[in-house]
Amino acid sequence: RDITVLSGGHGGSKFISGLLHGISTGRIPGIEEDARVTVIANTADDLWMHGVKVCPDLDTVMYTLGNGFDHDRGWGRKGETWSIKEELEAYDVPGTWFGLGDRDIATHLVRTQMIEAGYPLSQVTTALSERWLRSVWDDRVRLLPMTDDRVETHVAVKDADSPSGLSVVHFQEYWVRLRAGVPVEKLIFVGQDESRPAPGVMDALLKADLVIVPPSNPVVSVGTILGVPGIREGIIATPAPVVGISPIIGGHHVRGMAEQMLAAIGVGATAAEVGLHYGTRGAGGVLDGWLVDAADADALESLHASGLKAAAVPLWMSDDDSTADIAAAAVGLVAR
Ligand code: GDP
Ligand code: FO1
Ligand code: CA
Repeated sequence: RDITVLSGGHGGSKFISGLLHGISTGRIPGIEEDARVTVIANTADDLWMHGVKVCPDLDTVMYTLGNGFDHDRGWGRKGETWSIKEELEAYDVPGTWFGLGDRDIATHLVRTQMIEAGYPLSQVTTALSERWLRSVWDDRVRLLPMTDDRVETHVAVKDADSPSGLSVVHFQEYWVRLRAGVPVEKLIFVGQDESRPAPGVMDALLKADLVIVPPSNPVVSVGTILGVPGIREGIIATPAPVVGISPIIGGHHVRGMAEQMLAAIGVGATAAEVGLHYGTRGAGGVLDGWLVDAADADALESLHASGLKAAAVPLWMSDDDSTADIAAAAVGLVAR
């Protein structure tokens, strides 16, 4: 049994953590305890900062599954210290709005050295995963970037001081420096059209027994993965069932910025509209099944009418047990 998951950062990795917990404790009917999980992670949040390459979603998955994630902060390493950040602030250099912790920076230094030595991001990720994933999960989980190419989400925001009335900032600048507090005019996925799926990605889709779209951001996490030419086609073509879980509960995201991102592409922030936006396989979409929260049971009618298998169960990922139950419901929805 091979399961492939398309993941962003926090929502995706919480789901994968619960999925692995459910698999290894035998609580997911139909999935053997030795099932293997391949994670295809979003890299469009990535940025170069202070001369190092930072990959927030890859690192969030690695740290979460490797027990090194700071769950209270919601990003970065637990037990973090901030000496380097303080020193950078003392130099008054640009970019200190983005917090790089001392422990986290070691990851970026290793990654940057390898990239500058010519290794593609996928091989760098495998090397970093030795420490975080292999030590804990052996070969039961594998982490792949969606692409080895540089793809970056940029955000056009209103700016009265600019002649065009707009300015374009990196996604991290929108989210961290501007606190997602300015209206989004347009999202731009720089480099996406020229990007190719990283080695292993197409095989992971086409040879999977099950593909899962976890409750990650539909626009700037899953949307950017699907936008790498070939990946959407691979999901449409795979013989495996494809099931998704809604990140929207009761008309709101649980955390993050999905509401703003959905508004920017003209999709309503409801479980039904996000499911219909992903669409039904066979009708140009990517899903066979879509799981919504119990509070969104009124969405089932329109989802079923579109040809999706759909069910409503509690979707709060409060711990690994409750998340394993969500994974079991998702698997059950498309079991055949
Ligand atoms: P990011 O890259 O860190 O933003 O993480 P992802 O893209 O993987 O996931 C972000 C999404 O996770 C947000 O849209 C949240 O609404 C969703 N999310 C977070 N916690 C939960 C939860 O407990 N249940 C559900 N259904 N969605 C969640
Ligand atoms: N989020 C913040 O709100 N402030 C930060 O300073 C910050 C730094 C940071 C550094 C490394 C990293 O892996 C993630 C970091 N994040 C920070 C989280 C990140 O901005 C976003 O939550 C994700 O890119 C959205 O997935
Ligand atoms: Ca992300």
